[in-house]
Amino acid sequence: MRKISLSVMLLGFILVCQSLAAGPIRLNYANFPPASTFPCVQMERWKTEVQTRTGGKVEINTFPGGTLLGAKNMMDGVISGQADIGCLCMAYQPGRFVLTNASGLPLGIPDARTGSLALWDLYKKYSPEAFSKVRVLTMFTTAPANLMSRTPIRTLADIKGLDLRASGGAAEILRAWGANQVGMPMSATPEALQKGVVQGLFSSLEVLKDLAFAEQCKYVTMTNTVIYPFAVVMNMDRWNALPPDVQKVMDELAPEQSKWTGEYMDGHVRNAIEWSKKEHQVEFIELSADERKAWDGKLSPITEKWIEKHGKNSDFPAARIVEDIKTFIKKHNS
Ligand code: 3IO
Repeated sequence: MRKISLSVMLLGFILVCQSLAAGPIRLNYANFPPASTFPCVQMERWKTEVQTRTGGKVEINTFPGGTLLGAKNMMDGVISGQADIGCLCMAYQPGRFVLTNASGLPLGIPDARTGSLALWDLYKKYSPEAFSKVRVLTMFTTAPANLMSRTPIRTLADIKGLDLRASGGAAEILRAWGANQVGMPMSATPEALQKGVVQGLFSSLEVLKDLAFAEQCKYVTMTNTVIYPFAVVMNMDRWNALPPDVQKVMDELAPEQSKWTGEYMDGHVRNAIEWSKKEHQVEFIELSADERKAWDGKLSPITEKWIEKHGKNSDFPAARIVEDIKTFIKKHNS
């Protein structure tokens, strides 16, 4: 009897030593834009929360600025295990994430908080095939996009033929307004603006400050039309190898992180607007009522066309997806 309990104790001692020697579980988290931007701010917040809530069992190493994976190979890089975790903008691969990119239709998402929670609901309801090879850790959206430009845009005549940058659903909208839409990720935009490849961009306004676009774009036209949807994904094998208590922490954090990021974005957009006015004398243009009508009119066929195009596939309930997004927006709009 004594012999058995001694050997059990010895075994326990060895196991404890082994787990201490192995140290914490280390995970690499890749991100494509610079550390100052909101996708990286939310990444650092998630890292801190996970490390705290797991009591140091997990250690996250973050790689902002495309140092581990870039904007366009984020999904495939996580699937293949080049990074354990990656943050991606779904608008950069519109054909790959058709269902979740429906949140980038002009459906009247009023702010990033509402957009983020509606996108998370959409993901949970449909579990789209596009994410079957990864574990989704959270989703969120930007605040609605506005025009930032070197020259003032007050009318549809002003935007016609102008070289402006956007991606995905937002790109579609620029085309509808008659701009010469140029597609590229946000991470490529500072250089394109600097070199004059584009005269402006269409995105959420916190980049006026975070990427210093207010230094070059002295005009902002308020359109508040569409958001850009994001996902944070984890390599499936790495996920499956995590202990259940760590998985639980990450699962519980998913909707919280969505809401946190939306709220951070909304607050930071307000800061960036004030900062741009004060520090860089940026002019904020409101469209006249007549112009607004004309601009909105150009967008009205977009959602119908999307439903028509994707509804042809009989196992893709395009019309219901749009209705669901509208319902989720109403549910979260406070
Ligand atoms: C974005 C992407 C990276 C860093 C900051 C950002 N603010 C808004 C976006 C949305 C987006 O992906 C884009 O390309 O406009």
